[in-house]
Amino acid sequence: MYIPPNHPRRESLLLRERIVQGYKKGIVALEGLIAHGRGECFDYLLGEKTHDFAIKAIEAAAASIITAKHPVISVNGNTAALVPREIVELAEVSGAKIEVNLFYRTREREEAIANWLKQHGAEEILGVGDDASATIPELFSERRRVSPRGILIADVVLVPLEDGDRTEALRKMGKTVIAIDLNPLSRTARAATITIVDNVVRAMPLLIEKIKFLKNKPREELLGIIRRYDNNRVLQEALKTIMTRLADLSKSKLVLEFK
Ligand code: PTJ
Repeated sequence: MYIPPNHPRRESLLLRERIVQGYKKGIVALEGLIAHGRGECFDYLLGEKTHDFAIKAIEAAAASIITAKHPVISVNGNTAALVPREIVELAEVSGAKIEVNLFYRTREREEAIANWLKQHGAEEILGVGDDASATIPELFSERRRVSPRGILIADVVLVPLEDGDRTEALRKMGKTVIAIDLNPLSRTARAATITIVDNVVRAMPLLIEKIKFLKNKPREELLGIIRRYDNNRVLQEALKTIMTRLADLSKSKLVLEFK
């Protein structure tokens, strides 16, 4: 679809287009279009920018991924459609494994996502077909099926755009869960160890840069970043930011004038 270069909502429309194309390629679930819309709404409330609370979470996430023994990036349809290059680069800079893990699981979509990531330079993709032979206990959605070489043995799992159940199940298994979710009230956001309340398209490049920056720092310094991190405070700050923005806007002139 043609989007004029001067359209005031161009960036947002381009992202929508990536999701729609992802759906047409068999990567994104139909329900993924709805999930994207919910994300757009929260992004609007956040002013469509990365805030300090997200930067703090990105720093703690980078430190956790660098110090992990078995970090895994869990990929679903929306994430694959929006940030395929960044998923591959993140895996390269951090040594994390990439695993496809779908809520609306079909063999066709698993394979479409794996092929799409390979087109963007990925070498190994876990969780496709018979590779997802292990099971996460107490989880009844299709997300319970995981790779024994990936999420099952991971100590740190990055879960962009997740549904809440699996985050809780992974936490109960003792794993560090890093969520990227624009909704600070979602169960995922509240159950994760570290929640990056930001758009995945802004957060992923920042996470890659932060990992490059922190990679060679002493381990004790990285563990200090993780120890000092407070996810509850980060979620509270995200909510306060939304409230303050809305309070300020409610006092300002909202109508557009045309002369
Ligand atoms: O590909 P599948 O089958 O694994 O399905 C993926 C979706 C996303 C459809 C599935 O996990 C789902 O239904 O998720 P939910 O429960 O709708 O949650 C998605 C969360 O992601 C919501 O809290 C949205 O606000 C948030 N979100 C949507 N778009 C973005 C986002 N967060 C960050 N960046 C976005 N671009």
